[in-house]
Amino acid sequence: MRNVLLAAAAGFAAFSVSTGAMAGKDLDAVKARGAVICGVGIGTAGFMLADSQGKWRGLSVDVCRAVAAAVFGDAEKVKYVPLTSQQRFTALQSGEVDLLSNNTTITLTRDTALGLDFTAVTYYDGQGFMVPKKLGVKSAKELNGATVCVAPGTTTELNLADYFRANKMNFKPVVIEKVDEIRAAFFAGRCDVYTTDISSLAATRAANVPAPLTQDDFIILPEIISKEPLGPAVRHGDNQWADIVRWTQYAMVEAEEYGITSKNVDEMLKSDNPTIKRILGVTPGMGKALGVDEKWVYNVIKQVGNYGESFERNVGKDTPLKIDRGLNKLWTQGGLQYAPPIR
Ligand SMILES: N[C@@H](CCC(=O)N[C@@H](CS)C(=O)NCC(=O)O)C(=O)O
Repeated sequence: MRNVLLAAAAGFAAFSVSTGAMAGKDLDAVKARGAVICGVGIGTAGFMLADSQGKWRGLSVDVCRAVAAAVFGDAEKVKYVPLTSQQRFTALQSGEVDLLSNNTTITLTRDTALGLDFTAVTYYDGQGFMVPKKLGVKSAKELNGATVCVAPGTTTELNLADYFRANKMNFKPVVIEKVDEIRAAFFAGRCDVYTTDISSLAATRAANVPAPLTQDDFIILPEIISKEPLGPAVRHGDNQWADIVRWTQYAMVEAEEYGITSKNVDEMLKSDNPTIKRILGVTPGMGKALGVDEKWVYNVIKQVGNYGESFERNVGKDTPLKIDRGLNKLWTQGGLQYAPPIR
C-alpha cells in the first residue's frame, strides 16, 4: 500500500514537472534561499572574474546580478559557482546552480537533449584562433599540421574539427579542461594555436599574457569560423524562472533603447513617455505579470545598469579588452541586440 502511494506521488510529481508551465519550483527555491546560485566560468577578464576581494564582475556576471535585483531588489544576493566547460551542464541539470551564465553557446542539442532552456543572447560571438606573432601565420588557412589548445565539451572542439576537415587540413588537439591551464599551456608553447570564442581570446590576450611577453606578441587571426550566440541557461521545469531571467535580460536592452541608465533612472521615473512608465513600473502591471516587484526594472538598472552600460564597463573600448560593440549594438544602430516590447 505504502509503495503504491509512493509510486502515485512520484507519478504526480513527474506529471506536474512535465506540464508545469506555472510550476515555480526553481523560483520558489531561489526565494526560500534568499539568493540566486549562478554558475560562472573559472575566470575570464571582462566576462566573469573574481577580484582580489572575491567580488565577481563581468558582462556574464551582470546577468546574475540583474536577476537578483529583479527578484530580491538586491544585486548582491548571488552565490557564484565557478564551473569548467565540462562541469557546467551537469551542475545545472542536477540543481547545483539555478542559472548558468558563463559564455555558453546556444545550440539545438543543449536546448533539447540536455534539458536546458536558453533565455536570451548576452553576447553574439564567433570562434577564432590566436597564435604567437613569431609563428608568422596570417590566416587560419595556414594552420595545417598545427597543435591546437582547446577545451573539452565545447562547441569549440566540434567547430575546430569541422573547420580543419572542410579545409582539408590536419591538426593535433591538446585538450585541457581548466581555462587557466589551457592559457598556461598555450603561453608555454605546448600548442601553436589557442582556439575559443573570440571574446575569450580577446580577454586572454588583454589580461593573461605572462611577462616578459606582451599582448603584442600574439595575434587573433581574421577568420571567424562559427556563430557563437552566448547566453544564460536554466534547466527545463520552471517556466516562470526562465521568464524572469529572459525578461531581465530584455529589460537591460530595452532600457538602453529608451535611454534609461543607472545615472538617470530616478529622473526617468518622472517621464511622461508611456513606454518608460511601464518599463519602470510607474504604470504597474509588468512586475505582476512576471511575478516580481513592480520596481524590478528600476532595481536592475539602478544597481547593474542597462545593457550598453554593462558592455562598456566590462568589455568596452575603455577597458583592457577594448571590444567594439559590433554585432552587439542595438538593432536601432545596426546590431542584433533587440528586446521584444515590455507590455
Ligand atoms: N562557447 C563555447 C565555449 C565555452 C567555454 O566554456 N569555453 C571555456 C574554455 S576556453 C571558457 O571560455 N572558459 C572561461 C572560464 O572558465 O572563465 C561553448 O559553449 O561550448
